[in-house]
Amino acid sequence: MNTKITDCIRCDFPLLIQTNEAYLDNAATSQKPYCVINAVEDFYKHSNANPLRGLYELSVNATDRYEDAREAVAKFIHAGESAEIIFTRNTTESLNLIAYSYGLSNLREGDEIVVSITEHHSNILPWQMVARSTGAKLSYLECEQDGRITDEAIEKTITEKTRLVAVGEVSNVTGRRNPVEKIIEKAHSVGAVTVVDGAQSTPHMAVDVQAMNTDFFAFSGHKLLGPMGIGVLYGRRELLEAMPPFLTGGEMIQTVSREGAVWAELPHKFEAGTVNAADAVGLHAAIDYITGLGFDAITEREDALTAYAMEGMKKIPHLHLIGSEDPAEHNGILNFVIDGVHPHDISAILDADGIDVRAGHHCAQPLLNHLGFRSTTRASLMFYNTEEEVRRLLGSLASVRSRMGYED
Ligand code: 7TS
Repeated sequence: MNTKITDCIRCDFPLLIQTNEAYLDNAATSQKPYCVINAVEDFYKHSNANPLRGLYELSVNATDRYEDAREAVAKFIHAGESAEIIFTRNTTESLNLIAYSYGLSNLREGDEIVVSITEHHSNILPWQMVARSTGAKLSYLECEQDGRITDEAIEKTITEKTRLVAVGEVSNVTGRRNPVEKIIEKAHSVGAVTVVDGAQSTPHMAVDVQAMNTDFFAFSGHKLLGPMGIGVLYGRRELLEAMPPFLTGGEMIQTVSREGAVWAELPHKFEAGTVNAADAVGLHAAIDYITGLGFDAITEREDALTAYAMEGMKKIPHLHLIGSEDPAEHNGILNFVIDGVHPHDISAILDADGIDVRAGHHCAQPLLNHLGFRSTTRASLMFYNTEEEVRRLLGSLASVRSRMGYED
């Protein structure tokens, strides 16, 4: 494999050089490079004070580092301004923020919410809650057996009654990128707002929220080489300004009286309580690292590894890969079943061989049911994985059936 990124990249990741495990569960969370770990440590060693509060130098410095991180995120996803970037804990919290704040105050009986069937539970349950609380109707944008959402499905499902459309940019089950631009265009043509879950796209491709023209976009730092506990919500200024706060308390107000309060300006209106500045600084380092590598090099490497894995998987009898035939449409995600073997057994066998994969419903039960599976096994690749790791995966997978007692 001749790619711009080579196996040497692993030296940037302390966990990867300490272990012989093949870590192939990157869609669950990514490993962290030294620069991210060091940035978090450096914040606590040299800049630790409660940001946005103190007028002394240390606190001002902590605030600056936190706000620099916000600028970096805004640039990374091409937001119009950093005030449109809200720091949250993760994608789940970002999506809940939209549901509780925008959803509960704008939707009502007679309205329709459209959610793609390809979604992670994080982008389904908040909309079920909104539907239950407001009387709005929830409908699903269906996909084909290979995970594709067709133009016909978009035309049919998004109607004049649709007020909100929630869709993931990349599925954590098939790895396929959904036609978000088409979905957004159709949603806007009927006056609906759009919510895009970018948890699985941001680690693998450049995102431009303005070109995409989405109203909201959510992602997690930890899948993107950043720390756990920091996530992002992007929202268009007009919408965020009109929305009530999600959580209330310190830091999100201008003034408080006995009777009420005046909310702070964006983005602070949505960041109640002491913020997670250290992890925001860590996310900033992750974004710098990824930007330094460049998505062209990342995609080249991930597609080459995926193509190599898919070629090998096709030769393993009884193994069935879910999703597209085209490696470039997998974004590193290889989800499969093996006839007669439960995914948990596959995962346990791979674990015995030092290979980490995920087995189960991948928090996408409606999609798995729609595709006719109860559970599957998923290997998910990142640019720091190697051909040798993929070879080990293929070798173990080829032995699974015989180790379970099958003769062919
Ligand atoms: N949306 C998608 C598409 C995801 O894949 C995940 C996590 C989430 C939302 C939730 O992210 P969180 O950071 O708020 O937890 N997906 C997975 C996964 O596929 N395996 O473990 C977590």
